[in-house]
Amino acid sequence: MVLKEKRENVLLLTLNRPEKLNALTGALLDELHQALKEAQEDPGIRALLLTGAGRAFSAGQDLGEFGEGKPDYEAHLRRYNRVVEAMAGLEKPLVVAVNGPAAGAGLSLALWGDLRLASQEATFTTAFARIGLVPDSGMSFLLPRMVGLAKAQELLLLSPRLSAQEAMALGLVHRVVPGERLMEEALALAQELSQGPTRAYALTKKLLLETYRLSLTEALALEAILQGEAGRTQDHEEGVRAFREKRTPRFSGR
Ligand code: T3D
Repeated sequence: MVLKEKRENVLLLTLNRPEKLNALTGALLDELHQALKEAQEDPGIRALLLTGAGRAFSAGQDLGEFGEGKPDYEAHLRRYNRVVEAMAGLEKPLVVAVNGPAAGAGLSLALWGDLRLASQEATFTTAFARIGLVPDSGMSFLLPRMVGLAKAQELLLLSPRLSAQEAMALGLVHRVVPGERLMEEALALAQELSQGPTRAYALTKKLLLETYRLSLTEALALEAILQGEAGRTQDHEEGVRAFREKRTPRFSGR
C-alpha cells in the first residue's frame, strides 16, 4: 500500500491504492508511519518524496472502511495523529508531489510536505464539512497558518474544489508543473535537498513550527539555541570554507 524506493539519498514513498484514489485506511496509515520512522532513523536518507499512484494523490479517509454505522473516529484518529507527528517531526526535508485530487486527510498529508509541487491536473479540497466532519490530521493547525484565518474559514466551511493554479495562488503549493514533468521535477528538488545541510534543515523546520506558539522573546531565545547547534555542525564549517574558497559546498549531513 505504500511503495518505498531509495534513489541515492532520497526515499520515494508512493501511496499505492490507485483503484481507490489512494484513500487512506488504518493499514495504509500504519505502513506510512513505519516508513517515516525508518527514514528518520536511516542516516543514508537525507530527503523524502511523497506522491500517489495512479490519477489521484489521495481521496482522504477511505469512506468504505468502517461499513455502516457510527465509526469510532476518536480512536481511529490516533493512527492519523502519529503519522502527522512523524511528518511534522521529520528531521529531513519532505517534498510532496500532488499528482491529482487531494481531499480531506489526503490534503492534510500533502500540506505537511515542506515543499509542495502539483501537476496541472491536481485538485484540492478540504472535504471534511461535506461529510459532516471537522478538519483533522493537523489541518486545523496548518491551514490558517498557511492561508490566513479568513481563507481557512472559506476552505473549511464551503469545501470548494481548487485547481492547482488556485492552490498555488494561496500558497498551498509552491510550483505547478505539467503532469508528465511532475516526478522529474519533484525528484530533482528532493535530490537537491538531499545534498544540503540536513541538520540545518531539520532545525529550520523545528523553528518554523515552534515559533508559532512562542512570544518574540522566546522565539529569539530558541533561534539562538538552535543556531548554536547549527554552528557546531561540520556542514556549517564546510559552508563557510566553501564560501571563502569560492566553490560549491559539499555537505555531508553532519
Ligand atoms: O478518524 C477518521 O477516520 C476520520 C478522518 C477523516 C479524514 C478524512 O479524510 S474525511 C474526508 C474523506 N474524503 C472525502 O470526503 C473525499 C470524497 N471524495 C471526493 O471528494 C472526490 O471523490 C475526489 C475529490 C477525491 C475525487 O473526485 P473525482 O471526480 O476525481 O472522482 P469521483 O468520481 O468522485 O470518485 C471516483 C471513485 O472513488 C468513486 O467510486 P465509484 O463511483 O467509481 O465506485 C468514489 O466513490 C470513490 N471515492 C472517492 N473518494 C473516496 C472514494 N471511496 C472511498 N473513500 C473515499 N474517500
